[in-house]
Amino acid sequence: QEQRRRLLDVASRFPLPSGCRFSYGTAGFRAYGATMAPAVCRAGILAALRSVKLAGAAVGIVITASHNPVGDNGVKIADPDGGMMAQHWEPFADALANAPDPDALLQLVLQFVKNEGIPLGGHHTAQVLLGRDTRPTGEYLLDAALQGINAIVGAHAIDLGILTTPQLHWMVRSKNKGIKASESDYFTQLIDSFRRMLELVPKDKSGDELAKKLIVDGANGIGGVKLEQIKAKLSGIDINVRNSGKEGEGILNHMCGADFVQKERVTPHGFSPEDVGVRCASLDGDADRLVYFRVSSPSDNKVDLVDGDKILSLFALFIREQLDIINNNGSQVNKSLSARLGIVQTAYANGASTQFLKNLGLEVVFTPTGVKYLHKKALEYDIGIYFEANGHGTIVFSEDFLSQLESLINDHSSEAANGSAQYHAAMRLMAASQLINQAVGDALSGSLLVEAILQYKGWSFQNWCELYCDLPSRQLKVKVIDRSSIVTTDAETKVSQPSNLQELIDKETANYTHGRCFVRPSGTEDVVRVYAEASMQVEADSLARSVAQHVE
Ligand code: 16G
Ligand code: ZN
Repeated sequence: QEQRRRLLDVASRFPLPSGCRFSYGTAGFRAYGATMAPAVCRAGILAALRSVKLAGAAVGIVITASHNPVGDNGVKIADPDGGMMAQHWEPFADALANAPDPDALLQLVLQFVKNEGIPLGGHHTAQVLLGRDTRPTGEYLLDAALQGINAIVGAHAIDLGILTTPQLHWMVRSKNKGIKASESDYFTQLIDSFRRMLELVPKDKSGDELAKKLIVDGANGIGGVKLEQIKAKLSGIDINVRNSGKEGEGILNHMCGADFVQKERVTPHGFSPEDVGVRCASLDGDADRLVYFRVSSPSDNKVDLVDGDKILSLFALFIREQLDIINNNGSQVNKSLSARLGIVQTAYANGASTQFLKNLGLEVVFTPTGVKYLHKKALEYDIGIYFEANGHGTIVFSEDFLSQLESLINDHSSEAANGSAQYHAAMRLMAASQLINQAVGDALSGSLLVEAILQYKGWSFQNWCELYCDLPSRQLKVKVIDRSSIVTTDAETKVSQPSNLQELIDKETANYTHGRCFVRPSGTEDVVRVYAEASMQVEADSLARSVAQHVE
């Protein structure tokens, strides 16, 4: 009774404006911030139900619209393992967000609770951790989420304040593993494991001053703020934050940030010709995307871009090298490690990166766009590395692999053995597994891993760039009446409907050397996206244009 009353109450406090339609989409609900309160409140209800269903395990809510304009906002839910909410709850999320009135909402919840066997009304507990980015509507929406959570009897909300998206995912994961889960624990883990990585850099590789210098474009978001807080404690690297989110420095994601740099390929606001040659990293507004770049010349604003694919390639190379050292090096203990290493990409990965990874003999697999698909696939391996070209990605390690690694390290604990290359490689993998955020892609931990690997290899930005040469590509968006009329298959690389479209795409593609092209409906915008790749820029452009005409 109490439960019913609370749900009716909260639903009447946040009526759905008519004509409003929310869809959970690729990464939660997103819209103009001021219109989001009903959806965010309902996401609060949803998160609390999810926690009840999972025996009171902590669930997370992040209030952010990532790389989108400052006026937008959004909400997404993190599952107890720190990953995205299980996909089979998404249809319920949609229905709940769009329930037209309090009665409809109540009926939906009661029906769902019954179908899913959620012990609502028993002596259950639920806890929901909340984080938000720096957007002006964040606090208002936080309140809506709290009201939604509190509408579920027994639910307990913990507001963690302003955080990066990956911090919140990390905290949810840590909390449920029973390990320390505060922000300072997160920082300590980053700082300590980064220090350990640098201690394991071979002495002959320690580079010059430029090798230690990094400029970070914080997109005027939360990532820069957090980095400022810890950079003094990161020894062995000299970090300078621009677009740090300080008053007056600029607008969130406006002319800056990972999305801007990756799409426009020009220097973000706040960078100048004086920065030519220095290694730069760019985060997005909630710091779950990372790309690198270098200002190419003093005379124009172009950049040399290192995107998610090349970060992935660097990580893959490093992991593979350590595994090889462990398994091929003769040593006193000479125990080998069996590890299935898998690389996960999407159709947007530059063809040259896929070729590079395959040439290393690695297993490369594809999933549809969206972190939830890549992450899930990566978990199938002992070590799974995934990245989207736009800079979302991380590395995940299986429990089994980590315990093998630990026992290998223990076997080497004797004085004589712990100078061995095998021991060092195992220690590097262990440190990397602690530095990288295994809950979700994290620009802060990701950039520290990049920095540590570059120092380990004694590599400059140029060496990294030259791993392979990107094939020229072009992306276009096409406005159509109904984007859902396009249905894709094979990880979005092929169109299955309308039935003749794939044949037309194949025909166009055959006209180009190294031609590759696919189309897919966007999960976040009302458009169909076209991607084309070929050996020359003009060819990629023209392939994209001609395929776009078939889509229109
Ligand atoms: C979301 C996804 C991102 C994906 C993008 C594609 C998450 C956290 N974010 O931002 O991974 O690349 O959507 O957008 O999953 P699109 O469907 O409009 O092309
Ligand atoms: Zn983001």
